[in-house]
Amino acid sequence: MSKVLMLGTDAVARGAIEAGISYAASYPGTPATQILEYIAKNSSVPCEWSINEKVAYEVAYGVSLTGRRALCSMKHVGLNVASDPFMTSSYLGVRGGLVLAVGDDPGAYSSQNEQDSRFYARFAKIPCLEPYDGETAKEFTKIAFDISEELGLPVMVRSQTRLLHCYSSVTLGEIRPENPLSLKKDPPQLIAIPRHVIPLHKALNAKQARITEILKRYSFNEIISGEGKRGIIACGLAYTYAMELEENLPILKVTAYPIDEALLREFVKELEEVIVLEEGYPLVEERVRCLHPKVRGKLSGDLPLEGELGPDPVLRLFGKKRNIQPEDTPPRPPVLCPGCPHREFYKALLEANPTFVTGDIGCYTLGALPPLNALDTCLCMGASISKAIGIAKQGISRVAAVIGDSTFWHTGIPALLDAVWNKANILVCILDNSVVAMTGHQPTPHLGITAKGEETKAISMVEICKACGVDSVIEVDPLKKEELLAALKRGLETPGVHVVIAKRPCVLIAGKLKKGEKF
Ligand SMILES: Cc1ncc(C[n+]2csc(CCOP(=O)(O)OP(=O)(O)O)c2C)c(N)n1
Repeated sequence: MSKVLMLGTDAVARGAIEAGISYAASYPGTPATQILEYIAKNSSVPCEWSINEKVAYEVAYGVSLTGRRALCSMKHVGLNVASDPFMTSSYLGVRGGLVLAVGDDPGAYSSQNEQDSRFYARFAKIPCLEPYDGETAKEFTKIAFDISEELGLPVMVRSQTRLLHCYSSVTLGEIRPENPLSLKKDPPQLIAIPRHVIPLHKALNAKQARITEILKRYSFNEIISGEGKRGIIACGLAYTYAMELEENLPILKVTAYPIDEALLREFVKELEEVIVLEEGYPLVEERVRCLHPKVRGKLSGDLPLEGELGPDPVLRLFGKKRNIQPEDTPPRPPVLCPGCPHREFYKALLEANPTFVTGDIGCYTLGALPPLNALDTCLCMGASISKAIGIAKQGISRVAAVIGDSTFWHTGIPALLDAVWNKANILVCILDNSVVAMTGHQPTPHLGITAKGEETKAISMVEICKACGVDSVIEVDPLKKEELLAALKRGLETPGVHVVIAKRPCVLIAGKLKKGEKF
């Protein structure tokens, strides 16, 4: 067994490969993007960039129905998009192991919020494993497939930016063969119609005790004895922070949920004070507060409720500090790259003088910052067009929506249909730079390349817009300023739904595209 230095994302991917997955599906999103990229580049496992996270989860679920194993990976907010199939998949259960690897982003290094995916696992009544380093990221992902098949439930592996974007040593293991194909019909189990829901929910509830038993068998949660009457409950990555403290206190290491209530009681019973360390929301702390009168953590104000927990606040709580402080590093907020076509688009849009500009999520969101200050709102992926409809419906004219090409495919199309159907008067600007630039240049459906770098049909954005019934659609090079300005003015001034596609490849991949190189 060789040990290698691996990125956390690659460790998760390697765990899935070793578990014998037959397929992987994902939609890019920091910090989880590289999980699928690793599989695409370093294995023969077929995989796909899906249109969005909902589709990715459903594709993976379909694979599981065939008896084969599938990995679905996404960032935390991606799970909001996938939450519809996710929530009901625990009722229907799975056949082949189905593992959902979620990358949370406490500190919102590259996200629109800091939500904690452990709540989703609890919400769906499924197990959640939470690794604390590269080794456990690989191992837990692998084990998650066995647990998934034993319980007939999807299993979540929750990790965070700090783990997924750090290198640590990982022991490589054998790659298990794929499961045999076995697609079987079972209507009462697989069809979520009202008649089946109550029995399915009952069966899911009946599985809860087995979840606890199985998690116990793997010793994911265990008491590590120490000295004194102060104890630490350290969850997932925070277990690493607790180890860095070098205090010989009793520790309850928590790396799987739901936590066995009896274990929690046993740990706190002799203690005078309990400190809870966890990345994200105070999920465990809330529970421990019901069991012990003196609990220190986020709810007591000893640790921050917002932002990443990280090692520093934990060290500070114990009167310690690191030699190098993060404050020593100058902040480097992201900016549009030199030569980025989005900048030229925004200059023209400002000149066209819209009343209000609804933004979306991508590199182009940086147009909200000085000196452009060109966007007035940004909520979540795909929301630009729908927000514009709402504003225009209140009689406001000259409303423009700005959306990137990948975001348009992700969740923009239903909103565009809504605009046409409900007779909105809006200008929709699609910034087409050929790739998902923000997350590292993954291909888009109109590029004609798959996640594996194979050629496929290139889907026409113009034809899709036309098929949605828009009043006009025009493709313009954002460097052709006069042409672009005229199109934007026309779109703002004319009633109806008008689409302007500002088309120019991202400056960082333009050269590669020209040479026909793979990326
Ligand atoms: C629900 C959700 N999934 C994924 C992401 C991560 N993400 C941020 S922007 C973006 C897409 C950006 O691509 P595009 O719209 O083409 O704009 P570009 O960055 O290329 O300008 C993605 C996938 C997210 N923020 N939210």
